[in-house]
Amino acid sequence: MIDQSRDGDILILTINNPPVNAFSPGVPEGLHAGLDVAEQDQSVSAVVIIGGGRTFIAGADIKTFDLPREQAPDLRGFITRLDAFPKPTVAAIHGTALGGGLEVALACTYRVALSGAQLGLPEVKLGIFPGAGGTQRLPRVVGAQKGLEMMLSGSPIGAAEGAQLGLIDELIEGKTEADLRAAAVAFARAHAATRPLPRVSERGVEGASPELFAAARAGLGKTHRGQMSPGMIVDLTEVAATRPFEEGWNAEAGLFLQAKDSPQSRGLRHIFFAERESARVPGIGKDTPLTEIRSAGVIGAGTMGGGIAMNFLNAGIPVTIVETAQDALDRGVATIRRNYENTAKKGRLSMDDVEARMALLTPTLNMNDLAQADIIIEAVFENMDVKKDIFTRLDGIAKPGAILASNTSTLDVNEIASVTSRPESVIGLHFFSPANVMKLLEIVRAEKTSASVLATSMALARKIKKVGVVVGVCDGFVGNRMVHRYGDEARKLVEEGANPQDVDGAMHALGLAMGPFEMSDMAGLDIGYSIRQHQAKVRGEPQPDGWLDRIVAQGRKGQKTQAGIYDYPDGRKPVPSAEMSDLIATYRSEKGLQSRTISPQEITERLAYSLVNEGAKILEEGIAQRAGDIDVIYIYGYGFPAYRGGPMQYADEMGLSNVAAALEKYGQTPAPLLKQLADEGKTFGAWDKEKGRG
Ligand code: T1G
Repeated sequence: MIDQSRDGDILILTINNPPVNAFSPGVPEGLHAGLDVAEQDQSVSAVVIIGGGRTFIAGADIKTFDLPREQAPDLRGFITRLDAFPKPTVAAIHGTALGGGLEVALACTYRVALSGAQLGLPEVKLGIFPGAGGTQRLPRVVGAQKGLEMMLSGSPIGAAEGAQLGLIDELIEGKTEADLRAAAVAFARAHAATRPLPRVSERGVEGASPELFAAARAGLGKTHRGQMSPGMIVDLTEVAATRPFEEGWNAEAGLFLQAKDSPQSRGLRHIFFAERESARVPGIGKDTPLTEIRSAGVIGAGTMGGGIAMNFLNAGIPVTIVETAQDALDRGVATIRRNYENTAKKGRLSMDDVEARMALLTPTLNMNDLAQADIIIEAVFENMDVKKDIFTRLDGIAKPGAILASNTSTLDVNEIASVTSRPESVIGLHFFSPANVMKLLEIVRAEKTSASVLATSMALARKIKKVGVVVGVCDGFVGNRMVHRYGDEARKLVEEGANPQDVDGAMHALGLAMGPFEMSDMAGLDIGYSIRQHQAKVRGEPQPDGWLDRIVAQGRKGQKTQAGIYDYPDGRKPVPSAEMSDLIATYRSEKGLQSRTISPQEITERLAYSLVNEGAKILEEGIAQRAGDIDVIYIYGYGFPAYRGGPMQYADEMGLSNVAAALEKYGQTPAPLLKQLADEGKTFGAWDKEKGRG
């Protein structure tokens, strides 16, 4: 774990705990042993601590958080010793120094780093806060404002910025760990004689003021609504600025367990690992052959097609984009350019980058121009006949081995594949709108999709910076199938007496940015209306006449018409509509519906548990591999609050027996798997682990 080596009078402690040198059991023991040697051996004048492999310490070992206290690595104990160590210590940083890793570095006398290194305290993303001195030391180095910014965002900074802030004492221009090691040894030797040793804990905090902390607290409602640990970060930073170091150090310890043992931290840690687990698919391994994606084709230059194309352009992959009419093609290309130029206006892209990306885009009206593409993604109208026609033509155009993907959001990918001579090359890649922004990608594995095509799609998801989750074929796959049930339940709640703003309000309280009706208005009510009309026609049923259908029939299509379920007098902010209340009341009386007052708890349970129950059915049918996969999908694609861990984790926290009882109370039948786990006193998390999937 910890290798000791000497370079003359300098003792080098190298941490070897792959893959990220987390502060796991064994690491503190080895480091203490190294400090023992340095303390006792008079020939040692200074100590360098460096990470072996690709990085410095990437933090405490998150996997040890639920260990009994006595078994968990004592990071605080090690840091206390390091802070008071009688000889100079130098943290030599490459890769990342995150969380406890940066806290170790802050307790060293000095810090040197390769210019490409990243430094940060991301604990807020795990529902906790820097609990080993970070809230007390970081502000003492970078000031109160920057300290708050780094700890509340959880985002790392580069070593160059760290050097400007005084967080890094010397920037090393080399590239390798060997360059870093040599420079760190030289730095240590040059500073070995310095006395007294500078200690971060003895500094003051610059730039603090009551106004700064008040503003920070006021901002949390917007940036971290409903979360607990951000407030603790502000409080502890204020202690750092106003009280002696020891008091703040002890205050951290007092609060840390409360944060770590909270449902919010369990939820965020669950999703941290679930996101990584979701990349594991049976039958797909490191030896599965991959197709190299050197060029892409996109069919359709509308909102989805354009957004999809941008993902490839951002990754430096040339795209040929096809439309059926010149004006549609021109509009699509212009939209892509405008999106990039808007990003450039925000300073997140240079105009050179804009031109470089646009140069990778080849617009055409001729589908034959896709003949050499390694992957072709169809993003045309959501109609099976249209898609079948496209894939029939693609089958005759695409080169052998090309991946043929559909961006369908609900249709049967097996049926689409059936019109080609190469079903093994057909897969669903369900992007979420706006496709160049939303991180989720549902990778729809059809019956005949080959392992190589699936593995290539998963690797492609990583390359275009998407969170790719493999799902099976059914109506709506995972996310849309769940959200359709959720929408049905929301509409029923209104029929029974709830008003739309109460339904949306309950979801706000749960932590969603938007409730089902705000979301419908933003997406456009006419989309659901057309799908319901089409499905009724296909099933030979009468045209639907729900209260929502009546709203659309009045031409109220949502935000885009400044009127939908809500009114939008300013074009964006939803305002309850008296006209809609009357329409709904008339609807209820015409249908003989008795309306009643419905509590926020009932609304929350019926909506949240409709997701959970559908998720349980999806697991039973094998459409999703894990409950954790469902959580990743619903957080990244549908805005479920990450600090709840996703709908399935939320159900685990509520207790599955309570969930099953509530479903029955509201007249719904718990899915067999949900009922079984409830009866056995188990959780979805345990089910994942038992299946070797968690
Ligand atoms: N603990 C345990 N395992 C970790 C880990 C960690 N801190 N970080 C990563 N892993 C595992 C991860 O699960 C995956 O495992 C493998 O390493 C590769 O990770 C007291 C309490 C460092 C930027 O929050 O941000 O310190 O899937 O796929 O894309 O104040 O990992 O291979 O089995 O993400 O190259 C604070 C979290 C902890 C950093 C590398 N630190 N990690 O990204 O690889 S709390 C963090 C990351 C703390 C103190 C507090 C990233 C990375 P597997 P990966 P990557």
